[in-house]
Amino acid sequence: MGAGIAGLRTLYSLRKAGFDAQVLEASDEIGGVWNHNRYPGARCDVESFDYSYSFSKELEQEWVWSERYPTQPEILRYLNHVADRFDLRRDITINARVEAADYNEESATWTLTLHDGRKASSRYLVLCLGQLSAPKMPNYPGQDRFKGETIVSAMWPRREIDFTGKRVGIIGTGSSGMQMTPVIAQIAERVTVFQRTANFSVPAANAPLTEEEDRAVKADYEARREMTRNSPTGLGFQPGKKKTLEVSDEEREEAFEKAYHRLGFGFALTYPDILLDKDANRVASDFLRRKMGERVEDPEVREKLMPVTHGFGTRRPTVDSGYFEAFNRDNVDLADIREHPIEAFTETGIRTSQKHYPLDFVIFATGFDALTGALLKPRIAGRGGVTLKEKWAAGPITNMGLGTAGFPNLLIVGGPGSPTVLSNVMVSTELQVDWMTELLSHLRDAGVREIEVTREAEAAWNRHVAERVNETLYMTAQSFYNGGEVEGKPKVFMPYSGGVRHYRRLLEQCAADDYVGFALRSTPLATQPETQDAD
Ligand code: N01
Repeated sequence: MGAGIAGLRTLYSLRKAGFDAQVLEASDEIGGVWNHNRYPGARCDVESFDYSYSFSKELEQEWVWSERYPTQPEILRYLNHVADRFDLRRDITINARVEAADYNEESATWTLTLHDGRKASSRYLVLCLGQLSAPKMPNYPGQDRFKGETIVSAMWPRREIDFTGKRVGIIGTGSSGMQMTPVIAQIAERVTVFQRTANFSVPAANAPLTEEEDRAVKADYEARREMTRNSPTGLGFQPGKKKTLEVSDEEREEAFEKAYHRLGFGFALTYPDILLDKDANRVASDFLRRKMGERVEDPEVREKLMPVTHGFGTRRPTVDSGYFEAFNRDNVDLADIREHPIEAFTETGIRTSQKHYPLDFVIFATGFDALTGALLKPRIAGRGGVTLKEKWAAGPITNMGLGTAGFPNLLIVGGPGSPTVLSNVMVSTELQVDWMTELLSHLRDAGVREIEVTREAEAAWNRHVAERVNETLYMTAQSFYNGGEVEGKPKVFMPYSGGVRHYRRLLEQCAADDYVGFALRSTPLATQPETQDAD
C-alpha cells in the first residue's frame, strides 16, 4: 500500500527478486508526501545526493540534482523518473484507496477492500504509508464561517494559487510553515504567522550544485552511501569525539560556527552529547538562539521567535531558507498565539484574544498525526479480527518496526519502532526494504507460508526502544515523536533512537539468527492440528 518513496522502492526490489508485486495508491499520482505537499518553498532538508535511491548505479549517475537541498517539484520529478525508468507503473494502481485489510487465517492471505468496493488479495501485505502523511487540522470556532480560502499545506491544491495583493495567515511554525513563510512573503500583500511554539532552526546554506560537485560525488558515490548507512542519522555525519563541555569556550564556538554554516541537521552532531546531556543541550540551544536572534531586527519579534519551551533537537528542528529574515520585512507579522490565543475565525479573518486579523487566505501548516496516523486510518484486521487500532490502543508495539504480533504476513516500512523520522528516510527505507526482500525470498525458498512477529520479541523490542530513548533528551519535550502532537494519543516514544548504523546491525543479526523474533510456519497456525506456535 502506497506509492511514495517506500512503495516504489519495495515494488522495484520485490519484482527484481521474482515476486508478483502490486502497489495500490490512494491518490491519482505517485510520490506520497512529495505529491501532496506542494506548498510554495517546499523542499527537503536532507541533501539531494543523500535523498535519492542507491539501488541503481545507472540511476545514480544519470540523474543530475540542481540544488544542494532539492525542491518538492524536483523530488517529484525524480520519483516519476524512477517509476518510468524502471517501468514500475504497470504494477501500480492509482485511485485505489484501501479502506480495509483482513487477514484470512486459513489461507494465510490478506484481502483488501478498496473505497469503491473492489477487492484484492495477496500472501503478504507491505504498508508503505509514510510517517508524516496523515495531515492534522485545527478545529477553531467559526472555521466554516471564514469566507476566504482555507488551504492545508499537506493537501496543497494542484491549481496555481496567486497570493499577489492578498493577506495570508499561516498557522503553524514547523518545517512547513517556516519554509513557506519567506516565499509567500515575497508575493503577498501581508503575511501573518500564527505561532504557538517557536522552533529551532539552522540555515540551509542552499546553493545550486556545480558540475564539479556532481562529478566529485559520482566518482565515488558508494563511499558516500556507505557513510550514510554507517551513520547514526543516515546523513553521513559522524558525531564529534569530544563532549560539549570538555572543550574550551573558544573551541566550541568555532566548531558550532562551522557546523551552523554548513551542516544543517549535522549541527546536532557537532558534539556527541547534545541530545543526551541537558547541560550540553543548553549550551547548543543558547548558541542557536543567539544565531537565530541575530537574523531578526525587531527586539520584540526576536524575543517571541526564540524557542524556550524545549531544548534544541528534542522536537524536530528545521533547516530554513530565510525564515527569520522574513520578519524584517514590512509585510510580515508575528501573532504569538500562546500569549494571545486564537478565539475564533470570523467571516473575514482570525480573531485572537488581542486583535482581529483580516485575511484572504488561511494556511494550516499544522502538521500530521505522526507515525501511526496513516497506519491506523484503514481498518487493518489481523488474527481473530482484532484491528491494529485495538492492538495499538496504548501505543504502537512492533518488532524492529517491521511487524506486530497477531498480524501475520504484514510488514511495515518506516513505521514506529524503526529509525524512521529520526533518520534520512531514504537510507532507513532502503535498509528495511532490502532486508524484507531477503526475508521474503528466504520464506519462498523454505516453503514458509506464514510469518509472524512473536509476542516476546515485540515486548523486548519495545523495552529496547524505551531504554534507548531514556538515554536521550527526547522525552523532555512534547512532540510528534512521542504522541504530543495529537490530543488523546498515547504518550509513548515511537521512533527508534538507537541510530541507523545500530539498527542495520540488528537487522543483519536477526537474519543471521534465522529471523529470531519471527515465527516462520509452513502450515498456517490456524490449520495446524494442534494450535501451537511452530517457531
Ligand atoms: O508540522 P509540525 P510540519 N493551532 O508538526 C502548529 C517533515 N517535513 O508540517 O508545536 C495552532 O512540525 C504546531 O504548534 P505546536 C519534517 O519531518 C519535512 O511543519 O503544536 N498551531 C507546529 O508549530 C517535519 O518535522 C520537510 O504548539 C498549531 C506546527 O503547527 C514534519 O514533516 C518539509 C495547531 C506543526 O509543525 C512536520 O512538519 C516539511 C493548532 N491547532 C515537513 N496544531 C522536509 O524538508 C498544530 N499547530 C523534508
